[in-house]
Amino acid sequence: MPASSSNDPRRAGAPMSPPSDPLSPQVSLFQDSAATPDLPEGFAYYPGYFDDKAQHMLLDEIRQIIAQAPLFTPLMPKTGQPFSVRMSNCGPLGWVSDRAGYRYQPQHPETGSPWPLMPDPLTALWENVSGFSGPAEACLINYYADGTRMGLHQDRDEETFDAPVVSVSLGDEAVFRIGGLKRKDPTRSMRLKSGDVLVFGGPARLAFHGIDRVIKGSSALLKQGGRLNLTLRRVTAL
Ligand SMILES: O=C(O)CCC(=O)C(=O)O
Repeated sequence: MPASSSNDPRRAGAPMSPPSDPLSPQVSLFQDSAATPDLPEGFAYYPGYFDDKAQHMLLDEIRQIIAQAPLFTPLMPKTGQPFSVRMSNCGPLGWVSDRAGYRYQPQHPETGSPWPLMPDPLTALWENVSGFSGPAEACLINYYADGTRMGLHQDRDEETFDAPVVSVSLGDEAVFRIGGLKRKDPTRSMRLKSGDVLVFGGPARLAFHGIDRVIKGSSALLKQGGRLNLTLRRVTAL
């Protein structure tokens, strides 16, 4: 687990920038921090980590990945109800969900092909901000069309929680909600903009989080509109 203490600059509320990465300006965390409950320790926010040029380069990589591994609609376990968000993956493993349950697997659920390789900007991001000694094994790509959302949940399908989850936003802004380790813990929300990066590490690794809504037309990055979110995960123990 990455070291996390009250002096850790990745701690919620502290100014932070990724080690050895000049792309990230230091910007204060939340506008209304006095009025909302504390964020879990180990949660870090890097606003504008990817500048405009870097976002376009990353988007080109994601387009190529989606051309090889098309977005699919996951289904809720047991009920088979479709998610509103469509998904793909890159890296050795990918997260999928269907009637049989949530899991990681090395192949696309519809094409049966291995997931495309993790692109260099994501490998570099992981190395810069994760504080973890091994590589990320999965990058889940979520595409939010207008009107889609993701309910409050924990990321807990990995064999290990020693590594953080690292998340990148591209495209339209999203209202992101984060709470504590219990579903009923108080939550707070923040706007995630294109290029922003979040890290859920240490005690925040299992924090409940979700996307309340996407703000239509708030970014020109994606021609078709909507939002992409990329979450990098370590799945197996080192
Ligand atoms: O879209 C986001 O920012 C959050 C995505 C997420 O929570 C997940 O993929 O588990």
